[in-house]
Amino acid sequence: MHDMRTIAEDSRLLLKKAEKDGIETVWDRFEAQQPSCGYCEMGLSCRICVMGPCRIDPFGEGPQKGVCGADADIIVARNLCRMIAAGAASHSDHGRDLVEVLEAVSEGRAPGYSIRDEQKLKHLAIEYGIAIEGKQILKIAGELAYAMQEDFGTRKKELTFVKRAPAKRQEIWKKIGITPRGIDRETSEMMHRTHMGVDNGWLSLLLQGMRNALSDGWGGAMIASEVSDILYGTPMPVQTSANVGVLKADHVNIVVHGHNPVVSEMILLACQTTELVDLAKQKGAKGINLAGVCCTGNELLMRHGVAMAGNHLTTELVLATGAVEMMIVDYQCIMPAIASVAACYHTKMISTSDKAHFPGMVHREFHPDNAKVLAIELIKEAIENFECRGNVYIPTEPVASIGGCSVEAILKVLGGTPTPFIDAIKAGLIRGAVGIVGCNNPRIRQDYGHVTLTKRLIENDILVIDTGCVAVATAKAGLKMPESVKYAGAGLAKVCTQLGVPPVFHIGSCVDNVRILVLLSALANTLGVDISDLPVAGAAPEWYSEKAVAIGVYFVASGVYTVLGPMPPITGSMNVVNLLTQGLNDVVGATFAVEPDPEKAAVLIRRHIEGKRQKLGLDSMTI
Ligand code: SF4
Ligand code: MSK
Repeated sequence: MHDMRTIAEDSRLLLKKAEKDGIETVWDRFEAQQPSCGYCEMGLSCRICVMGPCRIDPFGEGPQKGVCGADADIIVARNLCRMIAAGAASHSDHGRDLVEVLEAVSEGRAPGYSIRDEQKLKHLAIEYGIAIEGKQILKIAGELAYAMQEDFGTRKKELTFVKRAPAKRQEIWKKIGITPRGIDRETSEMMHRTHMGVDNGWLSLLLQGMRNALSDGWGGAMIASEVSDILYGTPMPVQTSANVGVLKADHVNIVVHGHNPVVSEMILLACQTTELVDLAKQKGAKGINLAGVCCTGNELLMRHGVAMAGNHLTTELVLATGAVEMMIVDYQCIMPAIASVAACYHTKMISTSDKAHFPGMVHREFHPDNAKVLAIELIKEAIENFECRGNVYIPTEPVASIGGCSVEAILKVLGGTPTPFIDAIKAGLIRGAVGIVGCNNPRIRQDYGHVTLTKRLIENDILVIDTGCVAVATAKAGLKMPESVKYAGAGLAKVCTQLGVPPVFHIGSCVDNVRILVLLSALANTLGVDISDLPVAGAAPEWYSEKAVAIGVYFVASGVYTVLGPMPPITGSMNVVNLLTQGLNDVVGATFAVEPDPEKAAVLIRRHIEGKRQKLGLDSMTI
């Protein structure tokens, strides 16, 4: 049974342990929910107002309209648009938190935080039209924070980072009226339009859905990624390791979980202080071992090589090792059940964000002014907890991996310009590139979609760039070392070997999907074409979250053909399905496809890439 739940060896063994310990996991709860509601799966149920809830009968025998008169098209479109709004709001609010830390640093209110990448700060300030000549770094930081906060409001006609997109892409957005104006504005307007009795055009709703997603990709998430680089450093290639084996039986183990590096960066600093390391030794441990799960882990991995204990579906199982003294969470993707797993062991669970409270956790709120002191207090408490440990079960050895492939790092490897990569594409050594992103989902065998799709693509000379939980899956599978070229086709292997890089690049966390947009813009601008002309694609083989919906929509609205694993809840409206899978080609030059089988998804993507190569006049093959 456990083999059907996951392909990851650590998860499989820990599932057995969890069963023995009487622990309920996400898979058990998923099974208890079956069969899931067919109306909801098709997007045909509506609870937007209290004249309802309503549902539309997909067989045409029951009601075809809700109490207000909304039909299947309206209900499906509204539901999807509200998912986009929630996803965009999540990334963008994360971005806002970072801008507030930047502001606090500029005002001297954030002890422990600093400006680590002054060059990027200056570069961004210029992009925002700020004069930097003769100004102190902290003054520039304050002015940039202010200018970025303006992007969240409604005072502009378009977001600052829209200018980063190729001119042809900007023209498309202008022509169809989806240029994002304000980050908060687009989400707010999306929620307004989906209130009962406002926008009842399924097409106009979905166009605003795209504008809302673009306000995330070219707005809130892009700000989150860039400001993280300014505050914590722009990632450069770094050696790390992955799977639950990164926990150490003889160390105090602390795991960070969530997304925002504001907390986890301070935890890392505290773990490195000599006083606390000595205290850990006094308590009988060999030291302090910090590991990550999910995207706050990816943030630390990218910048400092902090090891990764697991991805989304491993988060509960990590605790079943009995080896974790403390798990510290911020927000997003943290299952509310997780503290009940911790309660079976000695693990202390700490929540840290004013926005994210969880049953069974102790709430210790982080703010820029208290973060440094609070981080030290928490690590002390984790060390004290070491003596409460019971039996420990760490069933696997960690797998070596390379992280830190920011756009800046990739360009550096290429000699400062994308031209060598373009030359390899033109020569056919590399057929194209694919960004594989997103989560785990118990509907799909854990990591099967990610690892299978990645292997099929690289063996066919397609470079893979990944983020989020995919990045952890492929690291665990051993696909992220220079010697992993043994899994690649001859052309890709040749290029990677020459450059000394793996065939799969870890480009970051969920908000770092915007690095893919920046990279694609650089490629398109160098070639003088639009993003939609490039031999590239996106994929989300195991997505679950509303954030993934926003990401998928901003990929497609930016011109990237994107293949989803799980079907989104849209099959109740063929108008919506047809628009997203076909009609959008005429609107934004890209569409979605849905293919849960990664073997077939690989074929779809390879066909798409070869089609784009042919249109660019490059050699192409029939697949
Ligand atoms: Fe029903 Fe319309 Fe209210 Fe939705 S908005 S719950 S369809 S009455
Ligand atoms: S953590 S959004 S499960 S990628 Fe970013 Fe993983 Fe998806 Fe969360």
